[in-house]
Amino acid sequence: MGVMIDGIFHADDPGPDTTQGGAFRRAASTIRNWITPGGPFTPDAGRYHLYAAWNCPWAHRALLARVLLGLQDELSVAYARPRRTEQGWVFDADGAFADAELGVAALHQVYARHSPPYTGRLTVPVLWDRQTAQIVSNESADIVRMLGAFGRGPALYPPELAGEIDAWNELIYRSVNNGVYRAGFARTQDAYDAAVTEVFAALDRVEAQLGRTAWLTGDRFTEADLRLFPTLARFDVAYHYAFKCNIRRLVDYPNLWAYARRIYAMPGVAETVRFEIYKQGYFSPSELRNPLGIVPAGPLIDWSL
Ligand SMILES: N[C@@H](CCC(=O)N[C@@H](CS)C(=O)NCC(=O)O)C(=O)O
Repeated sequence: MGVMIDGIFHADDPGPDTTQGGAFRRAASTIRNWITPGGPFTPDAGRYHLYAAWNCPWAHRALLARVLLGLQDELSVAYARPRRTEQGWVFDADGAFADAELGVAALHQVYARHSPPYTGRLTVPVLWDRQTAQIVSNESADIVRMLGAFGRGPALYPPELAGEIDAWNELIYRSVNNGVYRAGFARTQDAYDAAVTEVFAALDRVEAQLGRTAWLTGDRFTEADLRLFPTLARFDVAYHYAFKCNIRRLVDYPNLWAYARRIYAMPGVAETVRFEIYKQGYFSPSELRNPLGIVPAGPLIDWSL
């Protein structure tokens, strides 16, 4: 899928080894500027553009923050094609997978414009600043948090809940959001066993919590719920089969399943979800996981309340 070294794209370079003892390790994001009033990146309407992919759960966080904070008119988005190529994430010249901002054919062309010259993986989401022609951030957790600086919509990270949100975020990132990847990309039975056990232990904990409270931290929806949702939306159509996270399905958890559908019914959320694209993406041809790239027909799930 390629990497960038000192601003130059290398299509044939698989990048640093992300496995250790058969266990998958996610590389850290490296461009982490911040939007703040009075800072070099100010929260001005129309200043920023988001590079996303419908199937990427990290990009999904940013798409959710955008709709839940009511920033659709202020933050434009370009969606990459669901399947990466040897050029990494790519765009069409026009249509639903085109980039109306810079008109790039591949995401690496956006990273190539960044200064200082970028070295690292070429990931979505990317928050692009049209004023300075720079990348503000390629870290989804930061993008979600800094979109709050626009002062629109409900606070997703209220200070009085910060401690609780942080604790849920930590568990959910490690054991759920990234846990499914550690199960799916494991290269040994032991690494898979450990990861899949952790995924379901965490989901069991969330299920118990949702028996007590409507949302993870109590009676209001927060960033912790936002960050759990992308994994839930992909769980039964993708992770259950493609990543072998099949001890239980989402629909087998009464509280979690009702909660996931409640989030799906929130204004704007359904428009951030593309189940068919999740299947295309997660069932892309992969020598290790799905050599022929055949996309399964099911499951057919009714997400309505
Ligand atoms: N830490 C990043 C991770 C983003 C990420 O890993 N995105 C994946 C797609 S789901 C990607 O673009 N991978 C391309 C690559 O690693 O070459 C974030 O949360 O923003």
